[in-house]
Amino acid sequence: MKKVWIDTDIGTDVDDLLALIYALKNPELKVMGASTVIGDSEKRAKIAAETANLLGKAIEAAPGANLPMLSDGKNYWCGYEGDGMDLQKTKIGRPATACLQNIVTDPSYTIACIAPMTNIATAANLSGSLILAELYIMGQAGSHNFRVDKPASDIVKYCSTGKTLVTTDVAKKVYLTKEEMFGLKTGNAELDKAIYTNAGNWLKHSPYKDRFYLYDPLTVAAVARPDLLKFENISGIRTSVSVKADKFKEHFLEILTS
Ligand SMILES: [Ca+2]
Repeated sequence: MKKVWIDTDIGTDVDDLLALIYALKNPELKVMGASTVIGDSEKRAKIAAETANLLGKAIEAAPGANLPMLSDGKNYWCGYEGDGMDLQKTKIGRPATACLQNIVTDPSYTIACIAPMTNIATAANLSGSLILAELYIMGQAGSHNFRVDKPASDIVKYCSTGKTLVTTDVAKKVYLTKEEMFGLKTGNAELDKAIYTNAGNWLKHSPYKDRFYLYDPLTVAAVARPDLLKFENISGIRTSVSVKADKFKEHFLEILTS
């Protein structure tokens, strides 16, 4: 089992929630915790913790940076995050910096970074070390996670030793239709409600009205099932170039509904 830490902006785009559920349910992954970033990171941490609670698991949900290192003045908090979940009694963990300082320098960890890289870059700076954990990063130069915090993505680019990019271009090959999303059954009615509420809210914000791209689930799946993607070394970085879209979707739905 791979020891995985997830760095996420869960709550806005529904794909982070699906990625966390996928990770928690995947028998090949041991989710050690999740750190949250951008916007109300404490609320995001509560969403992550409650997701694990609903699956009968406990993870350290660590709130991280609320703002990028260099703010572009835009607001990446929609306000609906956490709707459809009861978070009143949900407990969260230590601050992300306290957890990640050790994790980024631990080569036994794999970090799936499915959000702007502020937390990872901050932890790398505080640790005074190179990032020795294996990194799986959602996105590519110019995509959301890189654009929102460019200084952080530069730090991660130059300070990390082993990293894999799951590019937005490749992730755009995998999506759920509206019918598939609102027909998902995880085996837990409370979790299903959280998914449908998050998906419904995201649909109002997303430019795509007929589908939900699975950017973040594909990134986490790349950790457990790298055979579902093809990678090439591009400018020294292991980079996704294609995905077996049908096989991935079958695998993803099998885990999610297991
Ligand atoms: Ca995300």
